[in-house]
Amino acid sequence: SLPIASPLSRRLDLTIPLIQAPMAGVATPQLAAAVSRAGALGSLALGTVSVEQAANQIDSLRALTDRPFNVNFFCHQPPAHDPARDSAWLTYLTPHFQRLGATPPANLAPAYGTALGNDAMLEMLLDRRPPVVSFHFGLPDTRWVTALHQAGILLIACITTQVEADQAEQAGMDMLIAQGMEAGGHRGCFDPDHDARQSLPVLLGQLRQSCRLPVIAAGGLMDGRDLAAVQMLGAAGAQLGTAFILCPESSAAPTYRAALQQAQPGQTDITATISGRPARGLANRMHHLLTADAPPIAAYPNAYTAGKALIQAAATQGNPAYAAYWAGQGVARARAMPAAALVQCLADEWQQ
Ligand code: FMN
Repeated sequence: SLPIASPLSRRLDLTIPLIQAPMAGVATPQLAAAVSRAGALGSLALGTVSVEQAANQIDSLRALTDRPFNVNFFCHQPPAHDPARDSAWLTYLTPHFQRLGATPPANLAPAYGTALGNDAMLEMLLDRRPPVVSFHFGLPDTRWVTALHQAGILLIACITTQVEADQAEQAGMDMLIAQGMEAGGHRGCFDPDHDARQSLPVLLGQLRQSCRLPVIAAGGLMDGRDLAAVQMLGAAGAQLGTAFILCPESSAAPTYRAALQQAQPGQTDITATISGRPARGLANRMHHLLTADAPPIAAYPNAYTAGKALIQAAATQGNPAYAAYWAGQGVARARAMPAAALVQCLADEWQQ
């Protein structure tokens, strides 16, 4: 098929300016390799893994393809040490644990850190030199930007407002992911307590006036016509997450796949109760958890330690009522097909 030209496809020699979203728990080297081999940009989600696991994933991907790929990190501010807030949140969740016959964790140690200040991760990246590095929940340190740029790496940050876009541009990012509130998974807002929840067309409209960087659209995009539509709204490409979860190359569990395939339009919602940051998924008991007298949710990612324990306690009883089935508003249009076929299908539809 004809290459669809844009700054994204030109810079990385892609035949379609399409990024398979980095998805923690879902993206695999097999998925990213299939997407990159098909002419789009595959991504690894390395925000929750150790330096060694990150290096292993990059090496596995490189063994499968020599095409460009993206690796993604979380730049959240580490949570303030606040055991009182953590324990108040645990106390609030205790009746839910008890109903499942489980005991809540004793405390809320964060399950993973942030890329901010992670020198060992930076060293690994300078050694492995992935062609693209992208950031979620904020911006990397100046040191990262300088060093990664010197290594010839393209840098992309996810933003949800024009203010965040301005900050990303000033920090030296090369391109932006504009994430609309339709998007599945965690909102990329820099401050979890201030989520503007703007829709993708509204956000793209503002960025068209104010932003000089190429903008890649994300949120609720499922087919090639959606991609043509955001191109019309000024986007230099698109990043799709939910559309790729059902690919056989993803690591989504069978229960998660089944839930997505049965999902109705309008079934997703945003909640911060699962992890401490707003995220969109199939609405479940966690989305209806907060009563008027609820204490503040524990900070991200401490709250996730409690959320995951609750999900696990329910899952051992075959109870999906708490499961974190991340998905965007387009979920009912997700198609289960191999990643390469999906990329080809999106390219064909785009050019129709
Ligand atoms: N974005 C990231 O930058 N890093 C992640 O680790 C990440 N994990 C995600 C996991 C899942 C299961 C989903 C659905 C999304 C995730 N996202 C993550 C958000 C995506 O980058 C993207 O913004 C979103 O998928 C776009 O909306 P869509 O799912 O409607 O296509």
